[in-house]
Amino acid sequence: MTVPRRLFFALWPDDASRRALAAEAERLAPQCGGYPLPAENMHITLAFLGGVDASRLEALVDLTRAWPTLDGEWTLDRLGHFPQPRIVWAGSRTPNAELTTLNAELWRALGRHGFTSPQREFTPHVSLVRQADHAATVSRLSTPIRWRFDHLALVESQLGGGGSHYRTLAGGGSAP
Ligand code: 2AM
Repeated sequence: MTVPRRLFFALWPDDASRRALAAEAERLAPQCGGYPLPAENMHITLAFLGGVDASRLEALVDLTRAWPTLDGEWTLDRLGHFPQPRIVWAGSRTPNAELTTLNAELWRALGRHGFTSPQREFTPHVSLVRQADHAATVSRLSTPIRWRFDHLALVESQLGGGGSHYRTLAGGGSAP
């Protein structure tokens, strides 16, 4: 039996945006009681698949490679807190139609491969601080961060002692 691969679809901001997000995370961590995530980990998850048998990987790689190039933009200007799983995150005050559509289209395509979309509503976010006991004292990012996205990435998450390590299996943009 093969070990399941922990997979998800994501968008990776460009280098400058990731650095700006990491700086926010550093600034926020002391007041939120958690630890900041590094620049290379800054991303938005579009669809989390969890543990996937390796036999299904090829179909997911094909789906990613066949996905049309994107031409989207997202402005991050708001801070939020998920008390469980204790994350302080960056998102936007106004819904982003492109991201919502992309999330829905992706799950429709994944449904044709036997994956089931989660029940809960999609809240686009970039996790900044983990193990955060408190929300940030402000609800806005110090400076809005605008970034353009062009490529979907199929990513594998490997959990290790030093936190999550991400590896792009297909697609990309600025993904590691
Ligand atoms: P998070 O940053 O909000 O924790 C790899 O673990 C990526 O998948 C992370 O972006 C993480 O989101 C997301 N993720 C992990 N578990 C998830 C779940 N059960 N549902 C949705 N997304 C999840």
